[in-house]
Amino acid sequence: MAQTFFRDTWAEVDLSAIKHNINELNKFHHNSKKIYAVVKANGYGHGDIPVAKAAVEAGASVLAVATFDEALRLRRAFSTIPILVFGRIRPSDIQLAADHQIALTVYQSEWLEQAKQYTNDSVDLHVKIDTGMNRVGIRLEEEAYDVIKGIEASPFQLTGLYTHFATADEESVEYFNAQKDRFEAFYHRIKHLVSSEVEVHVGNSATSLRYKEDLYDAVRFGISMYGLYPSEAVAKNTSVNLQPAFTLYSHLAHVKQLEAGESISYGATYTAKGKEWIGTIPIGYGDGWIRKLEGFQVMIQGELQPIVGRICMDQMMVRLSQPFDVDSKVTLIGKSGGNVIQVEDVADYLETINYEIPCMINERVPRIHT
Ligand code: PMH
Repeated sequence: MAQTFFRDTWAEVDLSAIKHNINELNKFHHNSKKIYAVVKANGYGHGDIPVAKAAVEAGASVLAVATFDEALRLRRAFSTIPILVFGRIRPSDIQLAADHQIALTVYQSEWLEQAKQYTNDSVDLHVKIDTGMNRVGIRLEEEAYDVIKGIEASPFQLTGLYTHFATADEESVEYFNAQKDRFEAFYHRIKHLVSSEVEVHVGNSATSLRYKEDLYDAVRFGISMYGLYPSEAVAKNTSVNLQPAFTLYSHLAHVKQLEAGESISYGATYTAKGKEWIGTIPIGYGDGWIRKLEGFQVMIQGELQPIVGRICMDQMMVRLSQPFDVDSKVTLIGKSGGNVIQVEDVADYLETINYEIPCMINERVPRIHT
């Protein structure tokens, strides 16, 4: 393949890991659940189109995204696969959804009434029920009744019904069970309005890795499709074996020796205590490798090298364990010589969740799909 970028910093995404994770989920559920591949936010930072392609090849039946723009972008790449938007689109844009056969989420009768003014064509709609996430969704049965009746009296089709769990990744199951029971009761009471064709989906990764029961027809598989466990509690409570897809690499751009007392980078916050080998790596906060990562480590030939001094926009410095050659490969996330830096290590250092790490590495860092 022709080289399409000229930068010595890149993320590598293992598409066979994506397929492996879908296969593992299918094995766990004995192929009883449809899989919605959640590829919003550029496939959680992994590259939406290549990930979607791998997911579809592995058997995913729907692509799910947060925004209408994400859906339209996917539709240009995939002419027939069902696409679902989780977020609200402007009612005045509904004709575009009809034209491109993009399924939408609905949770307000007002939205439905407005949308009807803008098209006479059919659009697939999934009704979202709020059972405790309190983000978007219908909270009362009467509202659900109104929305479903409103769909019946429109050119649109009701094709899905769903809810989203707020705490499925936590050790405690109390809040999760309350949401699950609320949905069950809600569904039971509106079931007579809903055809058996309607797909019901409640599970995210955490739910689908932990439970086999009460998942209805389909699973919305996000973080774990990328090989990451939603939390330690889930990793501990599942038999599903995941393979991480995301790795991040660079090369040493410069190597030099500092004398005791010489300082590094903006603010001169780090000063060499003796003779120290210092390497410069072409990644910085302009790539999403944020300044808070000062003090974290990278690997060269399996050896850990601490990040010293302030991280700049495009470059950062590390204290080298030996005078490595310029151009030596640097592993920021992934395996190197029997050692590994996991997405979770970066997340722990930043006191955040693994979801945020591949998302924060921005589009300036090319993604190579293998
Ligand atoms: N369904 C909905 C409606 C979602 O918003 C998400 C992820 C998923 C399924 C997939 O969840 P998973 O990645 O845990 O499998 N949404 C988000 C979010 O809004 N912030 O982080 C993940």
